[in-house]
Amino acid sequence: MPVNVAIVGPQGSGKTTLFNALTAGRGADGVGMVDVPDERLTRLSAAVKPAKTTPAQVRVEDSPPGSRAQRVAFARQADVLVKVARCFGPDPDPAVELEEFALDLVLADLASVEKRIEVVAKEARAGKKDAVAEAEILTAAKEHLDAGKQLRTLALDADRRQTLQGIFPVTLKPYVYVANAAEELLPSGGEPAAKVKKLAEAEGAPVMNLSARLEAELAELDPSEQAEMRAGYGIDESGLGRIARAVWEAGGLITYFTAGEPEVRAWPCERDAPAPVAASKIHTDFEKHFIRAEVTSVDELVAAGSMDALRAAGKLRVEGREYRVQDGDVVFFRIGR
Ligand SMILES: Nc1nc2c(ncn2[C@@H]2O[C@H](COP(=O)(O)OP(=O)(O)O)[C@@H](O)[C@H]2O)c(=O)[nH]1
Ligand SMILES: [Mg+2]
Repeated sequence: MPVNVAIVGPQGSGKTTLFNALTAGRGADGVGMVDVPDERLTRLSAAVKPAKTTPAQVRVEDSPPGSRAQRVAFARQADVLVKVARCFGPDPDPAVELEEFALDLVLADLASVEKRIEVVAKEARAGKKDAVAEAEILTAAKEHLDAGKQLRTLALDADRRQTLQGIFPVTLKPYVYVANAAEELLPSGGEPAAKVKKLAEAEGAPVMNLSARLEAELAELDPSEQAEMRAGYGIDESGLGRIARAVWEAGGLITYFTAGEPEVRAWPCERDAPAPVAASKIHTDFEKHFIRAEVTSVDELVAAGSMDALRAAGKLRVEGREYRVQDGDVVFFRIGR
């Protein structure tokens, strides 16, 4: 399953330009599938020489123009939001624009919470189990939203968070900030980008500076020309690579790999997923029929050349159902039937 990323933010901040940069102009109707660059996959592929190499993918979607309700509905369906702020052009005021945008999301969640409070109050009167506990969580959420604050900044344990997920809150969604900076201010992005950084740090969200317009131009060049031009701007990695890493971090994702002769592949997976859940990314049946995981690292596999060579040398770690698959693990799942 690809990771769903929605590009959101104020009007005119460069969302469509960034969408075109990330999809290298190949998106259609505001949707594009993008391969996530990963040097570990490149090294694995060079060592194993598989018939096919498959990177992790993100499905990127550009914010459609429309009403506030439409913009919020659009943000709601994503796994991770990329919030773009205008740090170029006349009088950029990105922090204010971002706060206004966040307030739209807060108001949408407030409406959902209020609706749910009414339903739960009726359920409580009818004596429904858990209704009182839910009402209490909703009331805390309402107070927080009433103060103009996003639900992400409300302290919630896992159970309470799960309860709140029932209203599909958009302000509980992970996000990253992109300070869309003027080319001439790269790589720092100058004063406007500093304001975005301050906001991001206060909220504990990842943030990066780039120029969407420059990235869109770069996406049309071949890799060596890209690298040369990037270096001229003091940028060492593509905007796509940086955004993907930030999305993984914000979304609590890791990447594990499978490496056989038919295919070497990168798999996105939630952090701390038990091995059978990680296996279910490959095939849903794998969760039920999981027997064990045989695990190594990218470096060990690159040195040995194949999973079989490591297995023959007794160098594959054998892990059970309780094992939490780690970022960078190379895994072979033993599956029963
Ligand atoms: N100078 C500069 N202009 C940009 C950049 N990104 C977008 N723009 C311009 O800003 C305007 C709005 O961009 P657009 O992507 O349509 O914004 P959207 O409304 O957020 O989708 C367009 O005229 C773009 O060419 C950038 O990185 N630098
Ligand atoms: Mg647009």
